[in-house]
Order: sequence, then structure tokens, then C-alpha cells
Amino acid sequence: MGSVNSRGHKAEAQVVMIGLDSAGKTTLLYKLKGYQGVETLPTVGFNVEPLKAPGHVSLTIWDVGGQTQLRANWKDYLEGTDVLVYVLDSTDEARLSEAVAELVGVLNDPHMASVPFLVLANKQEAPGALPLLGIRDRLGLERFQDRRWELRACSALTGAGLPEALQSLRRLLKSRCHCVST
Ligand code: G3D
Repeated sequence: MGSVNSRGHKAEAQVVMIGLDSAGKTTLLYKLKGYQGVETLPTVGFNVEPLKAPGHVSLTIWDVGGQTQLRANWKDYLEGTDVLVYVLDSTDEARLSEAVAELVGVLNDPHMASVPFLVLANKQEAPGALPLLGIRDRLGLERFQDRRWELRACSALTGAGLPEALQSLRRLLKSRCHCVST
């Protein structure tokens, strides 16, 4: 869990970003780094990147695709998560079911009970990208009645949709904890 301020609220929010390999997490990270002051740590066995964002938000970014042997380690990082960000490759229809299964698996972790989540349908500018409505149907997000969630279209390449995605993130964080200033 993050630190607690004098009013008993968490002083820092913990956001975990995951998605299959090639979903665009690193590209997204670099785009966000362009906006904000950032410190990075070397990769340790898997891709995990910290990012300091405004509003006392601490982002931890994970690559998960094809790394089943590492998933036992996730729990150490999921504990204390305030919001999960899940990045999807909108052009990768072949792995959409796998991506959904990964998302559901993470959300079912006991550490993630009632944790809100943001799904980013990335690569929307690419030819052949699945439209947002189609992705929404395939994800079946309505099954998650126990928590707040939002779905956003974006392009980490062009930056389109990222300001709106950050607004969503902020909204979800505010719903979860009182550590994000308006
Ligand atoms: P990951 O960190 O989730 O594994 P990366 O994904 O950020 O490494 O991105 C994987 C590939 O997708 C990269 O292409 C990257 O340029 C591309 N990509 C990321 N975001 C977008 C996007 O919004 N639109 C498009 N069209 N491509 C994107 P390469 O060719 O380097 O593998």
C-alpha cells in the first residue's frame, strides 16, 4: 500500500498497467513520459516500469504476454492496487480472447476485489483496428457489476485519446481513494 498522509488518506495512488506483449504499453509509457517527469528502473526479469504521474499517482507497468512462469510474482504487485489499466491491441483480433482471459484472471485475484479498471483499446488509428463498440461486446465488461470500469479508445502512437484516458484514470482513482487532487 502507498503511504498515508496526515488525514489518513493514501498519499500516493498505485496504478498497475498490464496487457499482452505488443499491446503498446511501452509506447504508451513513452508518450506519458513526454508529458511528465519520470524515473525509470532497469527491467528485472520481466518488464516492469514505474512512472510518477501528477496527482501523486504511481504507475507500475507490466508486460504479461507469454510469461506464464512469471505470473506467480504478480500477486506481490497487485496488492495495494488502486486502479488497474489494461491495454489491448485493437488490431490483434486473433489474441483478443486470450487478452480477455488474462484480464478476467487478474480481476479475479483476491487482491483485486472491487478494484476499478480502465481498458485502453490501443492502436485505434491503425487500419483494420476493431471499433470500440465491437471490442466492448467482445470484452463483456457488463459482467463486472462489483466495481467501476471505463473503456477508452486511444493511440499511443499519435497520442489521440490519451488525455481522455488520463481523465478516466483520475475519475477511477477518485472513486477508489481520496489521494487524487482535482
Ligand atoms: P508492449 O510494451 O505492450 O509490448 P510496445 O508494446 O509498446 O512495445 O508496442 C508494440 C508495437 O506496437 C510497436 O511496434 C509499437 O510501435 C506499436 N504500437 C504501440 N502503440 C501503437 C499505436 O497506438 N498504434 C500503432 N499503429 N502501433 C502501435 P513495432 O513495430 O516496433 O513492434
